Amino acid sequence: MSDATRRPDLSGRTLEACLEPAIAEGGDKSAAARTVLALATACIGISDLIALGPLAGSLGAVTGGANADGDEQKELDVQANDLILAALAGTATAFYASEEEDAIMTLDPAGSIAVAVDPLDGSSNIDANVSIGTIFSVMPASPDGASASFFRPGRDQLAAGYVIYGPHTALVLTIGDGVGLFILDPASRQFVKARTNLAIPVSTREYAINASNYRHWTNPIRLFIDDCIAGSEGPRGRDFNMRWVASLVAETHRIFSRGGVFLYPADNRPGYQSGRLRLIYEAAPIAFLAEQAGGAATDGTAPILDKIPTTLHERTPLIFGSLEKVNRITGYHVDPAFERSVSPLFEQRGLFRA
Ligand code: FBP
Repeated sequence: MSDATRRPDLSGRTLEACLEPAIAEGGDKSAAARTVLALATACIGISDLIALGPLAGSLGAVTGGANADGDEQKELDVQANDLILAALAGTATAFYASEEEDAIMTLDPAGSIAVAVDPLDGSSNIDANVSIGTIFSVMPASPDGASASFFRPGRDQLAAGYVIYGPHTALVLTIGDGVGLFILDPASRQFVKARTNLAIPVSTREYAINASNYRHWTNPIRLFIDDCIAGSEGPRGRDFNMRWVASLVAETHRIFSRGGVFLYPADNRPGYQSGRLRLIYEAAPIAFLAEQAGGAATDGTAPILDKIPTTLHERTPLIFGSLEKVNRITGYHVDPAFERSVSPLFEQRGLFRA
């Protein structure tokens, strides 16, 4: 294949071209679309850094600092945050919230947009050269100020997406009318549309969970996983497959590609009573994408997009992916019959559960 035939056709397919109609609409939609373009530019810079790996320095090294939740900050966490902040200068971003910042920052007080990001998700994978990502959420700025801009249901999001830095760099984006997939073309340094209307398959035989936490889980989660593991010999009567990358964007991308369900539930470890993932800049944008792709996202009982955060770095249990499976897991949480079926002695499934 010659270089000429390998070049993607960019006409009308760049991110910029695809966002033109939204930009032309004016108002919040336009400001959100422009903000997405700025975020995409920052992510190209982050992608460059990640592609260099150790040649860019010790990206996976602990800086000695910690974010607001006490998580160790890695060099790449800090650099990714700086690149995003730099790219947002000159946009209509009034307020900026980041996993790497203790408090909400005011960028342009006259701006109409609020941006929340996890600049570098899955940072335990940096040195292992496993896919990592950036997650972002774009809200209208509230006239009531910084906190009110973020302490609201995720349903208010104008746009949400993630960039995955893997064998190729991809952007998965919604501006509220379906989900599009854009691939970074290294030659033109542009995100180019590869697919529109991404849809998560409704049912699945694949689940993702960190099973090393089994003993800490609540009964509904244990029962669901027990049923999956029992496979064709259990009540479900079919076999399941498990994956765990420990990188939310990587799991999300797989679920968008072929279906599946992701679970990071609450558990009994200190600090994990609300799970691990953050509501504002991790769960809410992923939930918006999931719903837009025909999937679902819940904390076990409530849709993630209906939850109203009360603190910036609030955590939430997160279960999302194929609709049928998410609904089934919700059933394990809300049906008292499941609780009654657990033997208090052995904490195992009782004999009489349907
Ligand atoms: P970071 O934002 O600190 O990277 O944490 C989020 C995350 O890495 C997710 O990407 C992933 O799903 C989860 O934590 C893995 O957690 P664990 O190591 O407990 O399995």
